[in-house]
Amino acid sequence: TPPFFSVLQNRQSFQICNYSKDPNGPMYYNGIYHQFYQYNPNGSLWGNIVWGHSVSTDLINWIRLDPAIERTSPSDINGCWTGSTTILKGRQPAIIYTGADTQMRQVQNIVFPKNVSDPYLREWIKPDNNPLIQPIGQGLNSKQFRDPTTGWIGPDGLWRIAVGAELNGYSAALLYKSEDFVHWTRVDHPLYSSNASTMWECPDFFAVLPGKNSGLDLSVAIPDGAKHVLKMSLDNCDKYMIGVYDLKNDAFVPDTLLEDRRLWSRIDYGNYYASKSFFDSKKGRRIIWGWTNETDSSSDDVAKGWAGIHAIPRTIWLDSNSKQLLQRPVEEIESLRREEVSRQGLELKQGDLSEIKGIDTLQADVEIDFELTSTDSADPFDPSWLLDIEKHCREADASVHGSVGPFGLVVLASDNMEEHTSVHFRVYKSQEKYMILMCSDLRKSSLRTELHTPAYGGFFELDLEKEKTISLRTLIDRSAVESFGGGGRVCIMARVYPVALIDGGTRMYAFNNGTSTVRVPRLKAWSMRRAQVNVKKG
Ligand code: DQQ
Repeated sequence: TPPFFSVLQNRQSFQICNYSKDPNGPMYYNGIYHQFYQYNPNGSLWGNIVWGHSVSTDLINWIRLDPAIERTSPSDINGCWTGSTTILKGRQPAIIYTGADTQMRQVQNIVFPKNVSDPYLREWIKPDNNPLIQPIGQGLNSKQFRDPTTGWIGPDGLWRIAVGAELNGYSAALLYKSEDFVHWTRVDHPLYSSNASTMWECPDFFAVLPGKNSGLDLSVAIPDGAKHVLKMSLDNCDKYMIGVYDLKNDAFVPDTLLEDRRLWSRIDYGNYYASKSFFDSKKGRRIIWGWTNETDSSSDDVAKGWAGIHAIPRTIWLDSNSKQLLQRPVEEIESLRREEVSRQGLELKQGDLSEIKGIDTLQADVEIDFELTSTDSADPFDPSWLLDIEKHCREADASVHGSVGPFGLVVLASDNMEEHTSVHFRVYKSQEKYMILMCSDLRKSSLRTELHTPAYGGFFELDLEKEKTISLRTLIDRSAVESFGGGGRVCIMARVYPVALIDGGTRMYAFNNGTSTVRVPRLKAWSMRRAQVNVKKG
């Protein structure tokens, strides 16, 4: 690998040689975490898709195994696409996934482990009755019918799964029912459908309890007061709705219906797609995993010999007012922390740029709290910004003075600042509440051309009368900058390719460009060790 490409190689994120994308069927089973993924065993561009398979005991260090599902039967000969794992009664795991068949129709297939006493579940068997579900029925587009969810049991004791589909031009999560998880019938109505968009890929359906960061297992009784979340992948991002699962009508009912899908909430406002969650029975939490693709060119991917990583697995839960999901990197990532630097009592006045020294700036974990000294002067919020937050981030750039903000971090900066990525906030006042903008601006991230370098952004509400502090957590992993703002209210995953990585000479700063002073009561940063990710074949 040419030297520049080898420095880009991530050290703590999930990555493998060749091309990988969607996380598939994650599960915790008999003491082992399994991660499957869309994988091209033959090269670093999309194609020949099979299910790659890796295992871990801590979600951070991974052992790579042989692919679990390969293109060996007529019902998946053109690709073993996305799907999910369900742990059936009797603790038998099963995977239902989409196959592209001999006619390129999308069908749903099942596989079971050959030997459940193999701790790694290396081999998976395809029974003869595949495909289990065919794209049959009026209005169903056989080329837009894929990505089955994990199963759950309804009040009638029957299993259910949802499959993403285009139905009569609508986007739908189609609902299927089964007694034995093998014979499926389509329910006459979808779990949920909408005319507001194109087909939803990778639907995910799960239950959450307001204000509780413990997760719920969909296949056991869901407690009163629980809400349900429907996540769908579309428009290059993962969006979600919070609502209730109406058991009588067997349908998902969102709490709020927004016609304009630009306003739908997102799991992540950056480069993050095809996520899938699972209930981790080891720690009683729900974990979500997303794919983040390369934003350099395909010839770069060929030169690197790999493309596509997974963001650090995140714990995901519902805030106490049931308005939005919150996320943070799983606590296991902290096992990679080594040298720590800590600053107290830092005050950032307008124009201040304070260097954070003493850690490896290429591979770091940073936690920083910004305390606002005055919010009265905050600039007014314009709701039209919500329709195109990236445009607003480009205009309200880190160098543009505001009243309260921009303040935040500058990471992966070259000595002369020609290259840098900034992750920052601005505070706006909107009638009775405050709206906080979080941006991850990649426009100056690299001197290289042919890169996709947007200014990502998301907004969250904060009750600044009660909470005067805005937190930021950023994980830097060479070409990955993953940020969690406002206690995980807005998450932004980004990919960057700075030339300054070559000599390792990048710098990191905290800054404020707003007229109002910002205090930093807490700043901690760590260098991170390298994880053992898919280095050897089991
Ligand atoms: N990737 C898979 C599909 C899915 C898409 C194919 C999302 O099953 O819809 O590789 O990235």
